Amino acid sequence: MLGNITLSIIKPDAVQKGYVIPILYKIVHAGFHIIAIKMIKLSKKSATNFYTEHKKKLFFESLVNFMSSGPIISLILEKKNAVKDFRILIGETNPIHAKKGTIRNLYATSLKENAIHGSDSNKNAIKECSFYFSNKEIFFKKICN
Ligand code: YYY
Ligand code: MG
Repeated sequence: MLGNITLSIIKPDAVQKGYVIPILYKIVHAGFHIIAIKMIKLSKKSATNFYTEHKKKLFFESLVNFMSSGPIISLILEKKNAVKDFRILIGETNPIHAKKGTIRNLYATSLKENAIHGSDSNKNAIKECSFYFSNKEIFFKKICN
């Protein structure tokens, strides 16, 4: 399991603009399996807890306000080298620097409203997956087949 799952969030901007289906299509087309999915709205407290590593950054308050501003889609994705490959698929944090064809290049509008989240390490992937999902809500491929 370790190394083969990552946590993604389709952020409030992309949900509000109707980009959920095109983004999910790109994710699945790139070979990721959706093994958990839910639509929720984070409270400010939950957004604060999820992004706690950025607590001391200048952008923290605006990040928390944005992430709790509307519904999001949380996903667990399974694929070999999921964390690394998914970061490539979504592109750089700032969409100005995101490579052509990446999800942030296609759907993000600014550094803050950058459409999608992807875990940055295997350790964080595990932590972030359990932030959103209980074991009963995760359906590993070998269980689905
Ligand atoms: O992992 P990633 O989402 O690509 O970037 P992080 O450095 O972890 O920052 C989390 C989140 O914070 C980012 O997706 C947008 C926002 N943010 C911001 O609003 N302003 C910054 N200067 C840096 C990041
Ligand atoms: Mg990050």
